[in-house]
Amino acid sequence: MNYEELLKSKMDSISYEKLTKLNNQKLFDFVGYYVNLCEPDTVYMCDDSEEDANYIRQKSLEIGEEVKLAKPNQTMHYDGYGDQGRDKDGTKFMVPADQYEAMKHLNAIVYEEGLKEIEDIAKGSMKGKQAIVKLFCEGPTHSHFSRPCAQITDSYYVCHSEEMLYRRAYQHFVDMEDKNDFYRFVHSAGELDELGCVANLDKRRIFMDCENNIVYSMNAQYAGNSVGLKKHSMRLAINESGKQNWLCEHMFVMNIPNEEKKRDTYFCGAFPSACGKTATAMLPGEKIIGDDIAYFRNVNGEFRAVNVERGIFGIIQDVNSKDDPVIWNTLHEDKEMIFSNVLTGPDNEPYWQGMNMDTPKEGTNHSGPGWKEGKKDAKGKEIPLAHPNSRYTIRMEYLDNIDMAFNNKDGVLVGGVVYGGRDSDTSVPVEESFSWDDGIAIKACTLESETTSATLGKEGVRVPCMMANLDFISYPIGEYIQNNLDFVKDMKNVPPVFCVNYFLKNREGDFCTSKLAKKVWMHWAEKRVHKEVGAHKTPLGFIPKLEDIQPMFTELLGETYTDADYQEQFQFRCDAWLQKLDRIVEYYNTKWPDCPKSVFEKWENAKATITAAKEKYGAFIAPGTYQE
Ligand code: SPV
Ligand code: MN
Repeated sequence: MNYEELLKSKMDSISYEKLTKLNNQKLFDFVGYYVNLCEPDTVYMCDDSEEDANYIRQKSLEIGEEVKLAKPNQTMHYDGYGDQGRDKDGTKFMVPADQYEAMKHLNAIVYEEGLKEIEDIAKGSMKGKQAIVKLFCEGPTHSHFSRPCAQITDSYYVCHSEEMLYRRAYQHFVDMEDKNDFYRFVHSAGELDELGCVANLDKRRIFMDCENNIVYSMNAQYAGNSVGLKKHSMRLAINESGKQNWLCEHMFVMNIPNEEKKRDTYFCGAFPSACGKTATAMLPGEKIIGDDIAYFRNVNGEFRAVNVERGIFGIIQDVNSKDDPVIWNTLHEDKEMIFSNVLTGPDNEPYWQGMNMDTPKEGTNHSGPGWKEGKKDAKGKEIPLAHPNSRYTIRMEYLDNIDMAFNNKDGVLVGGVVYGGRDSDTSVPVEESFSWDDGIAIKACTLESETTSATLGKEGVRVPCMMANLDFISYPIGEYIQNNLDFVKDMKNVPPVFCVNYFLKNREGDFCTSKLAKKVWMHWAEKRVHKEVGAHKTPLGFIPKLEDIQPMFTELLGETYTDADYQEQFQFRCDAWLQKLDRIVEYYNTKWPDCPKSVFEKWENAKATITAAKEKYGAFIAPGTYQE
């Protein structure tokens, strides 16, 4: 179909010219197809200008998707009451019928069926609204890592969020060689209720077409469901990287600079929710590149990484001046930033849970205007001051700890990879794997998180969270694990893999380590990368020697770290590990039997090693005593 007449009738001449000047037929047809299907009244095409960014900001305020706060550059956005987190059930991969079996546990739908369902929902979804088209880039533009993206949405808030979180790429689209190679996102919030929130949550669907690199998000507002460039493009990138020997991981990228030695050492880290990911990426005194998603590529034999994003969509609950000074201070500056689903107090300032200060007893929150302490929802559940998943959206460049290499077109050389889980009684605070393969099998694939009082349901239940990436893996798990194993082939230097656990508890049920101890574990890892400290062996890896970390506690944190602390934290717990491995083997056998044989073998070998060690040393092996 030729969309020329249609688009000319819906776009003013300036917008139309911006689109046609790109000379990109695939983009033109993409816009035409979805304008025809979703039927917006008008279409606005953005380029990289400040003028267009301003237009989006202004429109979002004008129609009330965002509201100005007391500090004039800060705004508030509310998602609907039932639209406050990622919709796992409504998110599906559209796969050809012959791939359905391999993908069904990852929430798949047969392609034709999915396309019909989503197009039926999309039909006329933008009526009465303006559609905005904007181009972005994942990773730095004009680089090996760049993944260009085109978004069409009827939400100014979504476009504004993307404007803050991703790099503008109109010029990249002009310059790029392969004009057909970009990701496409179609989003509509659909019909809105009187509060401006999604009216038909029952029709919320997020469908991924990895064959054609298109994602549809319908009747959704929460950014994790609506912002195409975040978790949607992540699923496309994971699928694509699997075919092209690179990786897209749910990881931060940070630098542990060593001023004395004049060196930078970059780490990437994956942690399930609420396991300390942002707190690690934001450690005081260190430098941040990104807090959520990384691309890895082999660049001339080097393991290199970029942050896909250029902003942060961060959890705001528990951000307070003592624990998170960098973010706290940033959130109190009068800079362009979006708060979502927190309380707007009578003073028109944002308030959230865990601020460690007095908060208003009334205001507007995610349940609408007129919230008062004690207000209950339709199911009789008390509505808190702010949603636990309430968030802030900021640009990375506001942070004074942003790393200089943030925009490097070649990314940064990765010195070490970290996996961080949450358990009260199994893993030591930090351990280095024997090898990359061991790291993937024993640390990454076995990652678990224990439920806390902050999550629904029973406390202390261990939930498997493979590589903290399971929600986003878009091709068979076994192949994904194999690709992780194979990624380092042909690399000059393979980074060591570390595992951390900030949540170990003592017999009294208190956390064994201080909140900032993570700084010591990361500094120890930095020294290990440069082979400057030795280690004690355990059945599963290497742990620090007391004499190396004791002075680090004093120098870095002014804390005393005793021999008793060390003995308690770093003893190897044979039974807990054997149980964990049994749990993991059963989990993979039931859910992901396609996991590579070599990984199952590593688990069996680990069990045999631990069983033999237990016979020789007892159930708890004191640090420094284990010999192979
Ligand atoms: C996460 O939940 O992993 C996030 C936020 O980073 S979301 O955008 O919802 O994915
Ligand atoms: Mn995330």
